[in-house]
Amino acid sequence: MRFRHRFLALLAITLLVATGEAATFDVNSTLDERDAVPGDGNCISTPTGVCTLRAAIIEANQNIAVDTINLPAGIFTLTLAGIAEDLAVTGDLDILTPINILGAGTAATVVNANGIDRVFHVLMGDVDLTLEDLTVRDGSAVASGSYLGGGVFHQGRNLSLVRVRITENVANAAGGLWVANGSTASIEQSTFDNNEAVNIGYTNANGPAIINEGALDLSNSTVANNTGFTWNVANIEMPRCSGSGFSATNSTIANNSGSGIGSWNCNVLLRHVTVNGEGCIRYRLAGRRFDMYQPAVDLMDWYGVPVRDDLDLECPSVTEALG
Ligand SMILES: [Ca+2]
Ligand SMILES: [Ca+2]
Repeated sequence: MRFRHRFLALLAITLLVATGEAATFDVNSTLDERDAVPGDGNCISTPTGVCTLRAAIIEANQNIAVDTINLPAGIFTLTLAGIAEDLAVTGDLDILTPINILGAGTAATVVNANGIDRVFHVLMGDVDLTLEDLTVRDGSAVASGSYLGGGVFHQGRNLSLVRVRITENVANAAGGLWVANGSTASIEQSTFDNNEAVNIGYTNANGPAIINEGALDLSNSTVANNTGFTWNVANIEMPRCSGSGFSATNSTIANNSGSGIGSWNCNVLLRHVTVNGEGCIRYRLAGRRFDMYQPAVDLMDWYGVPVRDDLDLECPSVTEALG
């Protein structure tokens, strides 16, 4: 009888993994500990035996369905050091299958890498990550072999940020967020602030807030007070793009050091977007490049490609520059 119960339990676990049934994990500790038995369907850490964020991610990574991790109020500080590892065992939190991580409020729930590595790494493949109602902070990607995306390094399929603050992260390239070529990112009601791009070795700093090489959509969001190296470092830098390129709606890109937006042959579509502060927009189209970095520029009601600026000629539009 006992054997039969065990057999049925084992069968249930096997079916859960095999069918990819979605699971929900409720984190109940701010400790940074690994899952004791990955794949058993339970979020139980070692050695303490609680459900940590890292344990929940390791367990969710075993399941191809869209698992949900509920993260309560608290500061979840990463302490297991070790960069350039991709199974969420040390350093950054590696996402290998679709996962939703839901916080208890942008200010209430903080995931803090404490400078040991970046915070989140979404691996290549059919991998989606949704973050809602939380803060991502103090990530660091400044090593020669790991220098992209201080807050979030997104190489997966789709990244969704809703009511997320990305702050105080640092990288050589993409202080806040890297979106890889072929990947997409959707950012709503979120803030990127006080992120930084720094020089390391021979590589120049780039993209204090965001580097997008894929398709990026920003709505009702703010990118402000991020710091780079020189004016020709854009806070949203696009060396290339895939898919729809870059679009922004009802958003502000302000008070950053360097340009607001830098686009290298990338579609740019802005609606009700303000770009001001030190930087404006650098835009290159068909082999011609224009640098615009006049102060106090407002771009509003701006549709299509290339740039139109109907309201404020302090920022010369690319259309005018082409003529
Ligand atoms: Ca487990
Ligand atoms: Ca990693």
